[in-house]
Amino acid sequence: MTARSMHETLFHRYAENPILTAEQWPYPVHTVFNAGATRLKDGTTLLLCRVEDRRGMSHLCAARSKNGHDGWVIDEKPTLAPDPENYPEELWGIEDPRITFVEELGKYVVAYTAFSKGGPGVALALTEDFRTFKRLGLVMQPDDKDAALLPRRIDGNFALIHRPMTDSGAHVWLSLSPDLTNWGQHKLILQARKGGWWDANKVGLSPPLIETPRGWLMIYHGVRHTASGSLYRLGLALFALENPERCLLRGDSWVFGPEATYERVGDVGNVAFPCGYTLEPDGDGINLYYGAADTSVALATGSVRELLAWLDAHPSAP
Ligand code: BMA
Repeated sequence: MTARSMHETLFHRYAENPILTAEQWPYPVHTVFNAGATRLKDGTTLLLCRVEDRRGMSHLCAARSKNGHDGWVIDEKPTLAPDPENYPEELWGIEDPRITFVEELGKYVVAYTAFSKGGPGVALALTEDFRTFKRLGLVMQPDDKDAALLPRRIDGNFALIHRPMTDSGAHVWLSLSPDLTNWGQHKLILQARKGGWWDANKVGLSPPLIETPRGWLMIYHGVRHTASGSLYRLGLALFALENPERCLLRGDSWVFGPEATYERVGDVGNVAFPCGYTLEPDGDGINLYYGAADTSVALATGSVRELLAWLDAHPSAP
């Protein structure tokens, strides 16, 4: 297999893509994209979709499916709607949820973007059933987004990956907390490259980190600014299991990017933006759920083993 054909076959688009569109919604909406994902205890796949209404504001709505491909049952009304009266940081909507099940809490922690006058910030909410939620409020002030919690404590602390904007560009950071509310020990863990690279100037976490025996596998997005807009593509990096601030490997090129028409054309064309994945019971098969062109939800499948092998074959200085 040549390097190029290997790169092209790492993720396979589901033939019936997109799997969720606004037309399927039980109430009027504009677009449905950037869904968080998890597999519930009974095997059901739950997607917590970002839904944009016709005012331009987003809320979150759950869709459930037995096989994670089709037969979606969508909540009749918003599952988690902005609550600006009690949480002013949600004035202009809530976006891009990433879901982590935390065994210690027996709960799912949803990290989402809360959008308001100060810009986008990172908020957390806890749930057991995706029907009722307990908000923890804003944990990272604007301008910050692309956040997900690790599923277990590292050296006694919870760990949150997030992407603050800085004068030097948009890079991925890791912060620690003893209680999910007080955060500190901030560390830069993945830097946007410079110059002509596909991931120059702006990177961010895409779905939550994937725990593998070799380390935490990160699927991240790199944003390339062009004369006709931005290109959102995906790359891979690996971080040490007990010291996730340490990058072990980083791929040199992107592994997935907008190619299909539903990724190329939409409200924001040329965007493939995953916020969640599920793993098959073998621990290797990965179902990557991604927003396509900020318009619909699509699915691509792959193998964690193959992603790691590709990283070994295409290393770049971390
Ligand atoms: C990013 C996020 C995503 C969105 C993407 C492309 O900054 O806001 O929600 O999918 O831009 O518009």
